[in-house]
Amino acid sequence: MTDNAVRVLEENWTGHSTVPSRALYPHQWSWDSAFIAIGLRHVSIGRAQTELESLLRAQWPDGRIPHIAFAPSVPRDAYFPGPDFWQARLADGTETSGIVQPPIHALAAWLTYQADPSDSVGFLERIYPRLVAWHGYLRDRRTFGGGGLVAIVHPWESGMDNSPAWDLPLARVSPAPAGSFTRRDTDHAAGADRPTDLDYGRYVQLAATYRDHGYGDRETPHAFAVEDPCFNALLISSEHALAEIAEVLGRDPEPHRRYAAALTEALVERLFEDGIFRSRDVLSGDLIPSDTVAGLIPLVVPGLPVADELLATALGPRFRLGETRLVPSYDLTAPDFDPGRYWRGPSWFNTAWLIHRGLINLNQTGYAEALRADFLTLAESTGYTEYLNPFTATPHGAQNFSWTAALTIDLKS
Ligand code: 9WN
Repeated sequence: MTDNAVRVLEENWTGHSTVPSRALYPHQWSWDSAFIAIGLRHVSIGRAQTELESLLRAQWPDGRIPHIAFAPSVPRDAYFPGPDFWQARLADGTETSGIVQPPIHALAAWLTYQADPSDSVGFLERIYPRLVAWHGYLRDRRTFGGGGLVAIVHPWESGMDNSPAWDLPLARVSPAPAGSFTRRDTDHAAGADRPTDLDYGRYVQLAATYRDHGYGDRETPHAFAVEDPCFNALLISSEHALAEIAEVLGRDPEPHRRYAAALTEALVERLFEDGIFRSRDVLSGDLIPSDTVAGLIPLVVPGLPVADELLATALGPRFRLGETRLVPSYDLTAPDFDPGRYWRGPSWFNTAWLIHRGLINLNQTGYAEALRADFLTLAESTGYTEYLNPFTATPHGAQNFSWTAALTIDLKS
């Protein structure tokens, strides 16, 4: 099984990074590269380091890590929105998008170091200041809500593009006119598995507005600003990782621990409701009453005070952990649950990996082992699919998907 997973990563390797999927996503994506490094560290420590460092070469002077670093060798219109849409170019000519993705990079760097400490101190020295700058961007430019949590300004920034939690805040966005752009995703995946045209029009409009304001977080009149529990939980885990990295490098870990503690307090105070974490719409000030897998991801936060209640929710009727395949992306009891459409019901391997990590942290070895076994069976039987139906295990989206393969290698190691 692991050999097949290694082959997927080899086929998707470009020489300095790994594309999520040759057909659907032919560039480097931010949180994908972090998940990929977590698997690659067991195959080649050098490749894992290169994966993360190549992404960090696309970091902006303001500290943000863009969600896509475009490959110059790929046709400019292979993916939409491509480099001509984003119009973001670094001094060395690297072309990127202008939005971000969940900050799991410091955790990936720490796990990479742990796989081979003797060969990774120099790597940590090189990337620590960049990771600090990345978190600094989020802390200084993205805490619009006033409670200390970081806000995303585009659904793509969540990594869970068409999550039902975005329906309410997105409703206030007028879509870019149909015909003003051409989707490329539906050339490679079934339309019923992907976001609707209406949602896509809204994504394009939000991104164009941000671009037209120079990607300035204060300058842009944001029509979408949301505190997402997954994004903030990964920032907390990554701050804990930065504390560990700082210790190895002989620096002061305490500022990282203090920030992680403050964020954890804010996360529970601002987003925990009805046994789960919900997203807060910063513009209306309201919590969004759609329960998605993002609300379970805080299980990865060390020392989470509400972990027992959150685990009960994962096991209860909304997600039925252990009774469905992996973990569904959306509340099974919601009337608009859709088992095949992207982030509106299907199960994903990266979220299952995160919840597995949370279960291990909580010493829930029985549930963790069952989830791990399900993960490994499904990864192989579905051809390392992007996502799957949580009842029938029917594969959806891309095949030979890199983070599915990488996280398989990690859970096998
Ligand atoms: C937009 C690459 C990315 C993942 C996201 C996933 C999907 C892109 C898209 O693919 O998003 O960034 O075109 O749909 O939702 O989590 O990082 O694999």
